[in-house]
This record gives sequence, C-alpha cells and structure tokens, in this order.
Amino acid sequence: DRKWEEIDERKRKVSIDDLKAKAGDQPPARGFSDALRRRIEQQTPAVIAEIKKASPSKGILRDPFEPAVIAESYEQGGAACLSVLTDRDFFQGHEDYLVAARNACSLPVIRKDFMVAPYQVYESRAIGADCILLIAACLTKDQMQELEGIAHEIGLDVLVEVHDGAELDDALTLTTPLVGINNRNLHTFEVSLDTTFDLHERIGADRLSITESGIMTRADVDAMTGRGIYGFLVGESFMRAEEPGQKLQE
Ligand code: IGP
Repeated sequence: DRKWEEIDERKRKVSIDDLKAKAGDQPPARGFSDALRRRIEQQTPAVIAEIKKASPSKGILRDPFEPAVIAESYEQGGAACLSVLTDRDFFQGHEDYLVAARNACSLPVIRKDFMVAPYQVYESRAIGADCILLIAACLTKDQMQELEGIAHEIGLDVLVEVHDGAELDDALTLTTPLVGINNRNLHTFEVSLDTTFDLHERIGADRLSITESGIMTRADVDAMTGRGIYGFLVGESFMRAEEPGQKLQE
C-alpha cells in the first residue's frame, strides 16, 4: 500500500511539474483585460464571443462544430476576446478546441471551465489560455484568492464570476479588475438581466463589469450600454447563427 501511495504521489508530482514547465514555456499571454478595457473606456461594446458546442440547459447548439472557423469569423466580426468551453461533462468541450481556436486568430482567449485546483491554472497556461474563469458560486473566498495568486504569478488574467451580492462581496476581495455578472442562475438556469443592473451598481469605476448569459438581441445590448455596461459575454445567440461573426455585428 505504501508503495502504491508513493507511486501515486510521484505521478501527481511529475504531472504538476510537467504542467508548470509547459506553462513556463509559453510565449507571453495576449492581454485579455487590456483588450476589453480599451473598448470599455471608449464606451463602445467589448464582446467576449463564446465557442461552445452544447450547454446543459439547451443541449447541442451547433453541428457541425468547427472552433477554428468560428474563431476566424469572430475576429472578423470585431470580437474583443474569445471564450472557449473546455469542460467535457456539461458542455461537451475540450482543451483541443481552445488550442484550435486560439491558433486560428490573434484574439486573447479565456478558458471556460470549472477551476477548483491549482493544477488547472497551470494547465490553462500550458494549453495557451490568456485568462481563466473563477466562479464564486463554486469556490470559497480563500480558494479564489489562492487561484488568482497563481494565475497572476504565471501571467494569466482572471475573470471572477458572480450571481448575487454575497458572491460579489467575495469577488471584490480579489485584485482582478474583471468582474462577470452571470444573469443565469446556475442552479435553476433561469435568466434575468436585472441581475446585472442590480450588481453593477456595486462595482466601482476601477473595475470592468461584464454582463454574462442571456444576451440575445440588439435591444438587450442597448439596455446594457444605456446603463453604462459595455462588457459582454455572449454564447448561445452566436452559436445558433450561421455566421457567428456576422451576428456579432448586428
Ligand atoms: C454565455 P449565453 O446565454 O450567451 O450562451 O451565455 C456564458 O455567459 C455562459 O456560457 C456561462 C457559463 C458560465 C458557462 C456563463 N458562466 C460558467 C459555463 C460556466
């Protein structure tokens, strides 16, 4: 038993060392926060355009699903950044999709996944991500601070996601300027844009609010910019469009 424990221990250590080495070998990250900040400061919409094959609430969104083609389309359509789902269990994502999408364009990319452990942060940098997502609903304040520390140390930006006031309290203890407000309740899947309107009020001018989920129409975008919110994360409505980048321009 001891022996197996030792082997297991060694394997784990090798793999995290391996990930750290790969992370260290990456060229500098593309500035994710900077790309958003430039547009938001000019009061023009800054869109993080999402690449996802499926979602737990809606099933398959796009078939065939070609991450590289979608990434090019998004870049031409004027996206500020990309978001790529790598979670396999709920979103049918894959690390390879992030690699393919990022290689096909020059936009910064966030890895959309459920981060809970430090190795995932190193792994994100190792596969070429420029930013990671920390979901306040899934993490304690201490965990978020630890993961943010590692991310910043290795050159990754951080988007912290909240859905209510208590989560926002935790998120505001972090140093990242990027605060995502998820309009979708992750337990019920219900969407309300009021979530953004309410929580944005509490986010200072030194941070960048990103409204996430359920942005479907030009009217939704206008409702946000009318209240001073210029950061957007949009997935489903683009994934269902024949030409995702063209939909972005509409
Ligand atoms: C995109 P929509 O409704 O435009 O497809 O939403 C994005 O906000 C959503 O995919 C998302 C998400 C998440 C996915 C927001 N937070 C956390 C997985 C994990």
